[in-house]
Amino acid sequence: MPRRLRRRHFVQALATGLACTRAPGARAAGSVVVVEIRDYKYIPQNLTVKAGTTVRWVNAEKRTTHTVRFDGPDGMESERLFPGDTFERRFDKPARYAYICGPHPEMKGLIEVID
Ligand SMILES: [Cu+2]
Repeated sequence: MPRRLRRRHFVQALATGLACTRAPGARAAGSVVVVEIRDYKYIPQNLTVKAGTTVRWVNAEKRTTHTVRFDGPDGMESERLFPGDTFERRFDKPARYAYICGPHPEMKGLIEVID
């Protein structure tokens, strides 16, 4: 590849990368906090975050699948998370969000969102 073309390719790749990291809303509103799922537990089980925070659940099991299920008016459930899979939800409204695992309802967690 001619040197000039190669350079342009590199600059384009760089610009694309920057565009991705600055996508609207990607980071603007707050940080990401991780909850690990391991040994049939959400770790930490209870988590307090500021409004605008995104919580990312990571399935750190060796072979067990789990979900993250919120009941009630804002209810929703993640896809079934295989080991290594992640699920994210952003919390904008201060409240207490209790959740369980669909397949293992004895697994419980709580996200408390504060101002
Ligand atoms: Cu589970």
